[in-house]
Amino acid sequence: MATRKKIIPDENPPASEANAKTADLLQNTESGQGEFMTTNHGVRINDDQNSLKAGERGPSLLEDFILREKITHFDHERIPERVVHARGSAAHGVFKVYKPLSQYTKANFLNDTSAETPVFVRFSTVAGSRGSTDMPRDVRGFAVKFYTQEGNFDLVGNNMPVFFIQDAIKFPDLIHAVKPEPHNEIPQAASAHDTFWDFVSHNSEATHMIMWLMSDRALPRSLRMMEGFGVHTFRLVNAEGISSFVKFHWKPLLGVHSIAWNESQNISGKDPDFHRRDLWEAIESGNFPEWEMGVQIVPEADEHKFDFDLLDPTKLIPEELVPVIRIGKMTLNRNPDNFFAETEQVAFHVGHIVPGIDFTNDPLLQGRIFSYTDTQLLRLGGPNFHEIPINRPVVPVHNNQRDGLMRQTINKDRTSYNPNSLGNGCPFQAGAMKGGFTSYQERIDSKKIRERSPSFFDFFSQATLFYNSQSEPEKNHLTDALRFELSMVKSIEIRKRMLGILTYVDKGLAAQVAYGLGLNIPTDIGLINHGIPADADPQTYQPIIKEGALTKSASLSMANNVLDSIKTRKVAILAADDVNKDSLMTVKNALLAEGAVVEIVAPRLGTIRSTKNEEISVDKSLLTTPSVLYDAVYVPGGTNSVATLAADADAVHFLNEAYKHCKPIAADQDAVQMLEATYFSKKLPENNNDDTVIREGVVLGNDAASISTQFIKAMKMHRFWEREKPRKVPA
Ligand code: HDD
Repeated sequence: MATRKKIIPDENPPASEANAKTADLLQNTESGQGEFMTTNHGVRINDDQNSLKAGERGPSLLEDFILREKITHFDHERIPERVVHARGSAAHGVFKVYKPLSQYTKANFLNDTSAETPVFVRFSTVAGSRGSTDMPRDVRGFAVKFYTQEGNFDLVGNNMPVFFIQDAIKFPDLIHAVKPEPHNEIPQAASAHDTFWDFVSHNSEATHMIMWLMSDRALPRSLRMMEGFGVHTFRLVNAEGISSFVKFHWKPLLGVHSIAWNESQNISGKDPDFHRRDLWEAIESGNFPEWEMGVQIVPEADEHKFDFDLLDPTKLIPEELVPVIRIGKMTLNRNPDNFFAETEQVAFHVGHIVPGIDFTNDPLLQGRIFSYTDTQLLRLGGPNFHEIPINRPVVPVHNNQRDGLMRQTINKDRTSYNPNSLGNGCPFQAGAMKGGFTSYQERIDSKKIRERSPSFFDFFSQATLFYNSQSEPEKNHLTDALRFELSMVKSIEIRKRMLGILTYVDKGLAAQVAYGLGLNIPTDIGLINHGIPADADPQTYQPIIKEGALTKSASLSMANNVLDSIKTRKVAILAADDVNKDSLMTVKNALLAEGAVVEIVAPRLGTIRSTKNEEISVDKSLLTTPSVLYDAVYVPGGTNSVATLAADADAVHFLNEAYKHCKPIAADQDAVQMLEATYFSKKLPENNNDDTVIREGVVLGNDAASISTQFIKAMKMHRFWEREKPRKVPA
């Protein structure tokens, strides 16, 4: 990262330099580095650590404007947090399109392959407060601000491609239900409580999204390893005014990976900033996160060719029906300089679009267009939030808007109205020919109604498609998640209603969840389930699979995702005094060569000795760093090192826990004593007599080079979920 220029002002700069110096200082007043401290009005402060008092032990004086200014500013340092997505982390970057997309859109940033469009991306959780953990089971916000040459385009999406509700008018109900309950403000950042499931159990259009929320998608390993989706169907419009429907995607180049629920809960205690830290450290170390932007394009003529409505935000377009075309790449390459000024004050708006992109009549999207300006007015204190540096477009702003709280622009002209002659008619309206935004001329001829289209009334087919597309471990996790959440719900009636809904997704799933709750599937649910016959009995109901409909979609399962890299994965090497340095370094160097991050974890900080009496620096001690903060563990040999670790309860727990969370584990053959100290050693499948043995992700061998090869192979698989059920570790 570029380091800031420090300015140490001379006491008496030569007159010739004074002006330049003053200009320099003015430019750097934001940095606060290397300058004399001043009041907010530029008066140099002599002492800001002692208030002005009447005598050494006397009372403070009201005239102490320095004290009062400092405290007053502090008293006003908080603004209302976002009503949703309050907890977030962000980064700067660039977007480049691969090939001109002129066939579909006239948007300049999607056509000019030489342009590097700056972006600012904010990731977030939804339900928790600003200070809550990064690791709840939750949807993740994925909001991208493109500072294009035609103005700002905000793609305000999530890491899941569908949403809970079909109409924005329900949004306050959804959020009131999921937020901590109003009487006691419990629970923080968790959907596992009565009001959320009460709402969901009465709102079966949420069922598809619930499948995503209960899946491992809600537990990303890293913000850098999750997909993003624009969710709604938008429009692209080309220079001839021809429109196509589009769904936007972000595909992470590191693949899509998740962690275990138990692990996630532990991380919340050990490092609640886990995702924020991971993003920050990756960027600081030059491992810039990358996503490819994908589009699914549907010609206008094909609007009604699907067995769902394109305007329904609870539906996705399976990639088997419309492939995702990768059209460009986004790289995040710079951390914010100041969290509040940038990450907190950035204002996204689904209504910020540029010529070549337009809305559809998705009723969720339409309501959002109203909501985002409104919320910024409250949160950022007035109508000039677009002048805050992080929100400013890179192109000049000219219009007749004036005044308002915190106005920054000093307009020098006399006219602030249109039409005018005193200002020579400026600013002119561009008109369509000069790049002015024109709305797509969609024909509308209908009655005003407060109803939903019957084409929105299939709430279960895609929930079933999602469930059927999951691998066995993913299905198990989903079942466990539902059992967990519904066990936290106190009302039996709500639990029963949910079992009824799950029956319409998959009877086996409903039965497994029912078993975990100690309930039978009820017969008298009385649900309002559009698309399900009113008298359907959940016990005998079979999901409706429409003729010719897909039964599985590969892209919905993370098990089918990229598994070819260990770049930026964190590996702990457990070691103590008298460790075999040759093995340690061979494996460490092999991991580093593949781009992994390696840390030596020992019983204490400082250095440890090798068997040849060399010193090795320790990165972390077992006291502060648990296995949940790593992707894999390696234990090198060395008789004393292994004996020390085998006798250390924290080290043994480290391995047990890594095994429980299905992580790759490697050890030298002469470190086997350490493995034998674990709970799982007796549970490993039979040795297959290979030179280097890999059993469900546990690598054991005599030769550090082949251990490295096998360990890296195992790490590319990410997790060995199949060991989870039969060989569960109690920890
Ligand atoms: Fe929203 C913030 C994403 C529906 C109203 N939303 C917000 C953020 C994201 C989303 C990522 C955080 C932006 C940031 O980092 O600052 N929201 C979505 C998606 C939705 C969605 C993908 C459905 C497809 N949202 C939605 C509806 C409404 C809102 C239906 C209201 C009618 N959302 C808001 C908001 C927020 C917000 C209250 C809170 C803070 C903010 O806008 O700036 O206006």
